[in-house]
Amino acid sequence: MIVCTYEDRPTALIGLKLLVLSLRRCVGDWPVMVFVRNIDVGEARELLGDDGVELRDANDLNSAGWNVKPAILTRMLDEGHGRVLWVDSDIVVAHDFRPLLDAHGDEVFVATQEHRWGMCPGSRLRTGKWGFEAGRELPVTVNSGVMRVSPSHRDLLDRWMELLESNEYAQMQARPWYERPAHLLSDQDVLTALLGSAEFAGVPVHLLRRGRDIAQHHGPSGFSVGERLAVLFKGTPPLVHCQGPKAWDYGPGDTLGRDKRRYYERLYLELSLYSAVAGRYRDEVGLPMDWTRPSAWPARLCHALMLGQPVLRGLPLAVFDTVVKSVRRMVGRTHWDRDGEVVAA
Ligand SMILES: [Mn+2]
Repeated sequence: MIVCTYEDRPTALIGLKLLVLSLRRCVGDWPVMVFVRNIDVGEARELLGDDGVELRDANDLNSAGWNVKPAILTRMLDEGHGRVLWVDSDIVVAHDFRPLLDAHGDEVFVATQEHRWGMCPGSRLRTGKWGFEAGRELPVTVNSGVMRVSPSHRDLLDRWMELLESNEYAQMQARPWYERPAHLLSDQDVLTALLGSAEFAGVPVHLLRRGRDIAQHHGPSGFSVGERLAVLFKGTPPLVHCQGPKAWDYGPGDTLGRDKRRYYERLYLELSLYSAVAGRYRDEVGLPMDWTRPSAWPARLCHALMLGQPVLRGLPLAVFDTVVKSVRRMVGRTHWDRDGEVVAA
């Protein structure tokens, strides 16, 4: 198995470092291939070291951001790797997750389930909106933060890349996310559409379960109330994904008075499982890690009340966020309608 990942935001190098360190500690000696763009390769090499890590310049790829995934995966397959694992640079490994993959043969395309609040979940709408004939229905949207592929997925990856390079998709990517319909929101909506189509209905798919296998931190309740409570009996998920706002981008400067939204994000990120797991590497990262300790008073209070339990300390905010989101959905205050189309403001 070879792991590959990508980053193009110089401020997010710390996420790469945490991914590499946690892979080393939790799964041992899998080689890691890191693709970077808009980032100095020498600087990245200095930070990441060369122990099992290979750095590649990704400036020659046709795409950027999350759209690079199929291009990088096909390149790895072309180079002869028989089993390639994509892991987003905003994921940290909490403990060994190899059994989750070993349970499935190489013909199985493994990815993860989108977070609790992903809108219009599933493949039916996405497959239909892309104009493909449906071949099966995935009840949840695919999250492409983790994917395992083998040469048997080459056609799927080629087709995915083709659609990500299409005009229809590229034009929508140039607009802000809240102006994009569901099937054109991001790379994973396109992937979900393809996996639901008749053309690729024969590809066996296994999605790692959100909450149990991977914590999808997207907002305070992306890692949901129910998932957090279930963890008490079943153990912490081995993969922790900091989707959306990044924990290291926040700090004491984000006050309530300056920006309410950022303050709210700072609170949930300070209380997140991601920050707790990242904190294990405080002495090894070589970059500022203050953000892994709750510093805003409400965050310190929740941390103290829950005795620092890394999943429960975020529970009060998750409950609050769930109530707010549920009410907004009930009264129809959402960005998208049932058809995944953008609701005019
Ligand atoms: Mn991600």
